Amino acid sequence: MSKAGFVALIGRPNAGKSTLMNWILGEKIALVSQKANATRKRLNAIVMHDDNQIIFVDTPGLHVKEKLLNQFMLEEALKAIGDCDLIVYLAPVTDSTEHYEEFLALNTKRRKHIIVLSKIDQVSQEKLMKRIASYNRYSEHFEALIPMSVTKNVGRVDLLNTISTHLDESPYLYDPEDITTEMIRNIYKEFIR
Ligand SMILES: Nc1nc2c(ncn2[C@@H]2O[C@H](COP(=O)(O)OP(=O)(O)OP(=O)(O)O)[C@@H](O)[C@H]2O)c(=O)[nH]1
Ligand SMILES: [Mg+2]
Repeated sequence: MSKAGFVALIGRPNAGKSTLMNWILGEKIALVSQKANATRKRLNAIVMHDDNQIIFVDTPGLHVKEKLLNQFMLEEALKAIGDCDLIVYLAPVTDSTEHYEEFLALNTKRRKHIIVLSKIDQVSQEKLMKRIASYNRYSEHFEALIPMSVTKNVGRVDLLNTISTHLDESPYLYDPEDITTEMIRNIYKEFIR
């Protein structure tokens, strides 16, 4: 029996969510920017890994909702948390665990999640180890912690295997030949923006 499910990419603005999705897909479908708040709406990408169909849901960064647009973006992220089967929480390796605690508070339905420590190319091995140790204090909350660097090409297969382990058995939800559930027209619109 195959497995299939929705996996929401959640994290602060600029954490590297859209970069991760494009990298896993091997195609650039999500807008990536050095500036925070590049992603405004949810976007799905379909990835086949062995017999498993993983539907990644890229979301706007999580942050406090001061402005109307930010409020819309936060709601987009919260909807993705509500609708998904599994969460991948992206924490840049330079972030303190304080932001992870904020995420835990938002994850009111206690959805299962995997922590991806992103951009590990930016710190020394020693700093990386310290950061991993600081997350291990929360180990009863998460399923796995995966260090990752898109720049250095580290962690891709590890992430796909770990996600597959935590998905439920299900028939495919989309045609395995498709790469996104979005209309191509909307993807172009995003690129133009
Ligand atoms: N050094 C390094 N930079 C990275 C890595 N992954 C992403 N980045 C950079 O981080 C910045 C933000 O990446 P995005 O993928 O747009 O981040 P995001 O989480 O989607 O941001 P929002 O859509 O604004 O919430 C870009 O400049 C990326 O090139 C990585 O593994 N290493
Ligand atoms: Mg993004």
